[in-house]
Amino acid sequence: MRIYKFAVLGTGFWSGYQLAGWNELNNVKPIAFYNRSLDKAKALAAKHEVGFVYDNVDALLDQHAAELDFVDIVTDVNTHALFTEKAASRGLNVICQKPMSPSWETSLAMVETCKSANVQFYIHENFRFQAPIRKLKEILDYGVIGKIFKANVAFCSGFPVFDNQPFLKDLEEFIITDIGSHVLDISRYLFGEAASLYCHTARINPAIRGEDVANVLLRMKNGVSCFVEMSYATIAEQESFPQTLITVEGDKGMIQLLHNYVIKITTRKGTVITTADPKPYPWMDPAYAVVHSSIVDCNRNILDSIMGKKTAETTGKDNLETMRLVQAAYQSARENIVINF
Ligand code: 89Y
Repeated sequence: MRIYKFAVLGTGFWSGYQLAGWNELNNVKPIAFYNRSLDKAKALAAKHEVGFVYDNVDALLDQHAAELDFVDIVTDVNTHALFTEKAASRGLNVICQKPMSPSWETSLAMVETCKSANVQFYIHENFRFQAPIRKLKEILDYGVIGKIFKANVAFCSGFPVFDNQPFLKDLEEFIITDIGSHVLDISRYLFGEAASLYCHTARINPAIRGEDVANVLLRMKNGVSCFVEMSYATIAEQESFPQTLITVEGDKGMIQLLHNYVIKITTRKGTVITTADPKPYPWMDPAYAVVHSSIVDCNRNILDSIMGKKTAETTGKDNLETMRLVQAAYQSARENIVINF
């Protein structure tokens, strides 16, 4: 069996889970880690029996490019473009965490860079791989609720998100890049591409720099009106982090994805209830269960593509459409205008 070798660039909070996700697949192996502070890279390397650690990306790539199949970029968003360019110029396939980059132009350039270098470029966009979202899509495709005319996709939480990821506090653009990149991607996955968008934002938490509330109204090309709401300022009776709750209405009924992966399908005949729990893994943090579980499915989808088995869902090219919505949402909120695509 061929073993696909990779390097991880960035060994912060998320990388441990990303690596645990890779460990669930039996034909991949990390061989080198980069982190700007070497201590963190060393600690993770010891855990995963990785022999090479660097605090210089070029040194890692120069030393190991010949044996690597891909790099997995898990650094903060500002280094994504630079590291993508460095890996692509050495002929390496690139996997990069969401959001792809802070601007539309940079995202476009990243896709172009990889295309010209003739390497594969993927975004690790995992929310669409969550078990309840997959199940919801399956039910929708089955046609039980008929022709869809409206939807609500909601990620509204009061989870202390800055405790584990303090850098999010300093982002000038926060929730639409951090969560919008996920929930707008889910909306595309479920309902196709958007024709227009209108957005309101607000900052409720005075201790952060960016917006922590955003309401985005999308008109999809197929006519569906899709309201995407996100908030980290929500004080709810039942905290839902990190679940996306969804209601879809069609001319024959309604499907609701509710707390704890409960799915209710209502037609004129009544309501049927089912569940779609994420597959549990021992390394998952229970507070992030549905997200951590989906890392494995997202990685598998990308690896299948690297192996030439099938096309990945979350290629850089596909994710450009999600980035287009993220940037359009900021522009719409800033200028108070509807953006037509
Ligand atoms: O960074 C975010 C993500 O991708 O999923 C949840 C999160 O960790 C905090 O918003």
